[in-house]
Amino acid sequence: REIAPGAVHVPGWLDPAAQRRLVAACRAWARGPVPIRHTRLPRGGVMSVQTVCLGWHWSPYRYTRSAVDAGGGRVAELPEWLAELGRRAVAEAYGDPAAGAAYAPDTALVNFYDGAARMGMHQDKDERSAAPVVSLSLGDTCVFRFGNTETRTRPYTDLELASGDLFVFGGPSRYAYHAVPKTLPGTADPALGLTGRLNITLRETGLPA
Ligand code: MD5
Ligand code: FE
Repeated sequence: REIAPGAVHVPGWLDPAAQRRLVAACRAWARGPVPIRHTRLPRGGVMSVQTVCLGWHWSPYRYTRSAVDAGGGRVAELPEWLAELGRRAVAEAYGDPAAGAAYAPDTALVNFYDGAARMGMHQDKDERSAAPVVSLSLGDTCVFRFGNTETRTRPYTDLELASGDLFVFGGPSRYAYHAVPKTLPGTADPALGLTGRLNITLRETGLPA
């Protein structure tokens, strides 16, 4: 479903087995080499979401190879299988094999939401690339707020992202404001074995390898 130009939501893109494998991978990434943490913001705030990065480490508001705000260790590599999953995601969401083949994500941000975590309205503009962002949701359903490129206020559209959903944000939607106003605790399939919500985003930083 195209929500806006370049913004495509594919409910249930990951089957249950693929979701379970990704949850297991996220658990391993969360342990290190840079443990998952609440990102501290420059003005003293602390994000309620917990994040672990692969490939490049994001801290407000740049990408580095080492975790400059979390012990200084080098982040784990972005696995080739995850980049390949991203290429398949872009190809299938856009129905465009060439767009998929051209996609070269070099970082993944894994966000964990407990029942109280939220993410305020923001744009993702720390990447020096206009390539799409691929988002994969696991666990509890969330309310996702998809806004416009001009303001952090209305007009926006609220939709639900459930476990297994794919969302690709490209083209004019790449720089839209967006937020996660809440998750819906207890909505995950108990068989997934995840309390809370995980979101994996794949991105091209545009930085030199
Ligand atoms: C999440 N994460 O569910 C979301 C999914 C983040 C973040 O927002 O920055 O880690 S990614 C949503 C996204 C990315 C790029 C563009 C747009 C949405 N958009 O145009 O709406 O944890
Ligand atoms: Fe974002």
